Amino acid sequence: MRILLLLLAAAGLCWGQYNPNTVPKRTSIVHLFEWRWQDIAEECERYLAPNGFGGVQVSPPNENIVITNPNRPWWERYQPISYKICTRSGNEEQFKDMVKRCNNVGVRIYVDAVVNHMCGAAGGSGTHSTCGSHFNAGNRDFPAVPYSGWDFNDGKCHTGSGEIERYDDIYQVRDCRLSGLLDLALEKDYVRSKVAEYMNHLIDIGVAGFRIDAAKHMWPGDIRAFLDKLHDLNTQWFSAGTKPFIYQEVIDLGGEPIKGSEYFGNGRVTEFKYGAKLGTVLRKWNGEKMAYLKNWGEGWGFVPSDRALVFVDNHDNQRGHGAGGSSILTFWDARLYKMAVGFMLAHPYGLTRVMSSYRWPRNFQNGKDVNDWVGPPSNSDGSTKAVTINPDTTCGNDWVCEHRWRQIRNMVIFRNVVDGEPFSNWWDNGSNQVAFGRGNKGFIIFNNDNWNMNVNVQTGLPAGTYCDVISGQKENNKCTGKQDFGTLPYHLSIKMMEKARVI
Ligand code: AAO
Repeated sequence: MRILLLLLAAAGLCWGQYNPNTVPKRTSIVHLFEWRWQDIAEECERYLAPNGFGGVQVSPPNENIVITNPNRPWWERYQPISYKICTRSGNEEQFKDMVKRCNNVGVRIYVDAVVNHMCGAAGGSGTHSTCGSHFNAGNRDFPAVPYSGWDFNDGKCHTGSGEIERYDDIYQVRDCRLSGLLDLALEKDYVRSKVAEYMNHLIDIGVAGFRIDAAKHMWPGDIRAFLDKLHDLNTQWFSAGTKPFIYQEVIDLGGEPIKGSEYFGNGRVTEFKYGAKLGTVLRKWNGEKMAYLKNWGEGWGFVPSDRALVFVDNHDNQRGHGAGGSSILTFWDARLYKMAVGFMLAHPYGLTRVMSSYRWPRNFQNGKDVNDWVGPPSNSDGSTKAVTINPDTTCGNDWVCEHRWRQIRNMVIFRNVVDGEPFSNWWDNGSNQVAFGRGNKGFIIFNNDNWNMNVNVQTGLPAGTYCDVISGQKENNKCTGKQDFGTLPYHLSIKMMEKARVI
């Protein structure tokens, strides 16, 4: 009896889905923020699969409100109107085609699931939604789901405004409105069932997992309740009994009562301290230096590595939304950004997500970017522009495609090559020159001091010729970039086994 109970307890603890369900030796995912489904399908085939990317986080695929003031902001997609697959990224047919084509080349799709809320309370009524479904925010009426007044937390929230007014009250954070967004009553089985129905629809199409948006604003047990209703993944691409990968957006920078660890039972959590701290170190703020990265990871107070989803920046904090503050590095700070992403991909901690953005006309007024709302590159009719590819492999139409930057792409491959190898042979100069290896498979050196390096370091690599995959890569049995790094004047340089380059 005791054994049985213990087994049951162990099984109970095991629901959490920490495994991204990627194919072996594909260890990173990329967020193709606001991309159209047809562009993602092509990117899977022409770029992501050949370069060893494990999967793609896509923008919310469900019908959302259409906002015209400001004109079609990116954040309208975080205001659901229904669970029809119908957005500026494409329709259901295009979504299915993307999932199929990406899975067929071993690239997984993760859906950003916005299930904490519907549109803003002040969203009005009508059919200004991406699929034309009628709704009335004032009456809490979303007939295309359907949800009605009973399905929202209006009665449960105890703040005068109905809004989250303070983050030190866990009841407000879970039961009141985040930024005016109508808060779903996830304690109701009906609401849980509707959410699960939406997610199951996507699972049946072939997605591999979900980012749970605003997870901090839902009770962990309510999330668990809808996760318990989910199907196993589609056996066309996954082995029988495979559960969806779950990573929950919980912003826990310390200082608030809600902790990321409360959500471990459901899956991984986003570790926001990671990008905030790494940005602080590389910017050399607060007396930080790279030498202190020796015990990066749990040693810095982060959640356990196997519970963490990590990233240098995300779609919110690259433009001042969400949390992380001004230390966050983005493509706008290209040199430091490459160093940060390079460090993330070389270091064994966490499951790594690479950001892929679009350019927008930044305009700082009194320290705030007044254009932080600007949506994806679009045509005059509001449709999203295609991701075009230039002859030099960069992207056109204002898509930044950080994942195609040589240094980032090559480090994604590096991470696959060194997968499972220990963090080893750390060296630092007490300042901002550091180096470390991954067993006998790869080695990386960073120089964020403003003087050259001139040291001999123990790499742990067998004798041989190595290509520096930051300045180039191995092609036709030759290094297109540097081949040796003893005294390189580079700010960032890397060494990995020649043979390991072939994946
Ligand atoms: C838009 C308009 C609003 C309008 C609303 C309804 O901007 O003015 O009221 O529509 O009409 C996105 C946009 C929002 C947008 C929304 C809906 O970012 O601007 O609202 O779509 O269209 C919190 C949540 C976190 C959330 C983040 C933005 O906890 O879940 O805010 N992220 C997700 C998505 C995001 C999306 C939503 C959720 C909603 O990634 O794209 O919003 O679906 C503290 C808390 C954090 C909190 C932040 C910001 O952070 O800890 O939990 O994030 O505040 O409110 C220091 C602290 C740090 C603190 C931070 C900021 O760094 O250490 O803890 O300061 O104070």
